[in-house]
Amino acid sequence: MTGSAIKQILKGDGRAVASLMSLIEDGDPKVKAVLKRIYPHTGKAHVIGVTGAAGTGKSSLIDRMTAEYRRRKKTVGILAVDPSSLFSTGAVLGDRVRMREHFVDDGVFIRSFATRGSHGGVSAAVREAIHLLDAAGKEVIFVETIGVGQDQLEIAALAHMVVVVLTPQMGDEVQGMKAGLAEIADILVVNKADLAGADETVQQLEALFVDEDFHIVATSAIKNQKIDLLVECIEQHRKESVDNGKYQSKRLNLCRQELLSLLREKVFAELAKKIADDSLETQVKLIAERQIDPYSAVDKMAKRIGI
Ligand SMILES: Nc1nc2c(ncn2[C@@H]2O[C@H](COP(=O)(O)OP(=O)(O)OP(=O)(O)O)[C@@H](O)[C@H]2O)c(=O)[nH]1
Ligand SMILES: [Mg+2]
Repeated sequence: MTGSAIKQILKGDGRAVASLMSLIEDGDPKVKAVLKRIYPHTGKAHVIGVTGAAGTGKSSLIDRMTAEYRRRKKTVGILAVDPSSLFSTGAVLGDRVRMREHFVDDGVFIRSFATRGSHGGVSAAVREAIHLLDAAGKEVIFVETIGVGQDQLEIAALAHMVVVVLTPQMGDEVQGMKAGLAEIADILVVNKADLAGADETVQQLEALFVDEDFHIVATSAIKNQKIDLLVECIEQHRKESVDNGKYQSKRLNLCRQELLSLLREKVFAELAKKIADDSLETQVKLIAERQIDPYSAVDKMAKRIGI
């Protein structure tokens, strides 16, 4: 990537951003050299994870919140991370259709992010994409992920804050989600509040989290109701966490997680170079035949390469 392409990225040029985004999706080894050059221009964006079960209205909410942030003169980046991209090439076409009006707005960059990840996996690729949007001057970055159990935890390691989207239809299910929600959510949204049962769901959540300082907001993306309140909650949460120091420790934590993950990737790549494929396969066979256990095999291999 040329110096002028990098300048274009830093100016927020949509085409330059899109072409680096494609390289990131492909796990192209050229990406790191570009990231090194744009990294000094990052660190300004507010990264908001939006997660929840399939079909809860995450994309619709992001669409509405984007409109609200644009009214507030903020630029917005949107990454819809498609976990099914691990198994297929399908981009989330529906998201593109729903968010159509933002496609013609220079202040918004939208991408259905379909990646198998670089060596560091999907999280590493999403981090790279976030840095790119940040360097391109996007002030608010939404990262949409479909939360399924453990996957939800990953978003907390990528975003400054996490909005979890629930619906009134989930009813008693929320009870069983208590521990998971408490761990990752900063704001709970009961979307589809135009449907029956929203008030009950909010009350249920308030009772469940009586000891937590969650913001709980009931919205209707489809009717565009309480979206301004949700954005206000996000901004308030951000302000509070800046004031009480949590924002700074979160920032440190995100940098720590990224550094450790890159280090792991690097060390593993070095190890893989030193451990010949055939010796790996020999150990695999021995383990399968129960001639050695995997723990001793690792000790033996590590010793052979001097660690
Ligand atoms: N009644 C009602 N329907 C909604 C609301 N928000 C979204 N929907 C509908 O719910 C369906 C799913 O909306 P999406 O925004 O695609 O939900 P999502 O969570 O992004 O879905 P996935 O990305 O597939 O997990 C669509 O048919 C929306 O029209 C709402 O506030 N009320
Ligand atoms: Mg979606």
